[in-house]
Amino acid sequence: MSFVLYNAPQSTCSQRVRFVLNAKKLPFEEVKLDLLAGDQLKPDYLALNPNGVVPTLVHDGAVVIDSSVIIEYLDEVFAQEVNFTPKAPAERAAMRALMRFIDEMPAAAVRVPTFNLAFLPRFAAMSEEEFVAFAESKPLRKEFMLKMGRAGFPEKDMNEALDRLARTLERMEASILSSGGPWLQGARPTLADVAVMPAIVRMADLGLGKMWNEKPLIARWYDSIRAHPAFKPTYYFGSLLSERFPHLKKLG
Ligand SMILES: N[C@@H](CCC(=O)N[C@@H](CS)C(=O)NCC(=O)O)C(=O)O
Repeated sequence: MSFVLYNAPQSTCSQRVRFVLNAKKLPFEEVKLDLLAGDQLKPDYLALNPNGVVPTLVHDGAVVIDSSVIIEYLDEVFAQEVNFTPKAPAERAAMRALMRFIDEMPAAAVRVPTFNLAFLPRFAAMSEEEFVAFAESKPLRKEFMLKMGRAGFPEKDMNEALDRLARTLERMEASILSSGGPWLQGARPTLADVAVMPAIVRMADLGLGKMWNEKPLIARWYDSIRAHPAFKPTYYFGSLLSERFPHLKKLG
């Protein structure tokens, strides 16, 4: 049995997959792509993942793409003692509904402050032609990049993204409260917790942890995920933006 994970240390989507592989103690070969250099847009990689994004998992020759799909795949194929999918169909449905919400809301919203605060200097250093060519070569993120431009997203977009992150925290609180916590769906972590983890860790890394100062349920959730045995091997050095980009501005 072999796993090859094409990913990037600081990529939030990749962190979900590393967490599940580590939690299940499945050894994997890690291929690290430099996303700012455009490794994800090279023909060999596009043949594996036509979206031109990480992560991609190759399991015994089978190519699986999209982080939410990959973590469901791993939990289905390796349904051993460490499992993140509830047994009851209604609970599974609730987990998948949370995962869709997470992909649409925080996973997308957190890219706006991430790009503005950490990645912009790299793009600002390119000529306009270079930047447009780079943006246009992206199968999935072309419009996102062109909208951002070399000057970054305007304040209105930043505020909208922060509002979507605030509403995510409210949804998490409601879920923890109704399930009894400490996880989103009760006493055990599910794939919904894994799916939202990187957005919350990224918020803390960007100086947004103050958004849950008055939210003890979120603070306890954050402590619980950091105490999980799979957390440390997932967030090896270089996985946080603040470790990779010393210039990182924070929203303090
Ligand atoms: N829905 C996809 C999204 C993947 C995605 O956006 N990956 C980002 C890193 S977290 C990426 O590869 N970005 C490269 C780019 O924008 O060119 C998933 O969850 O796998």
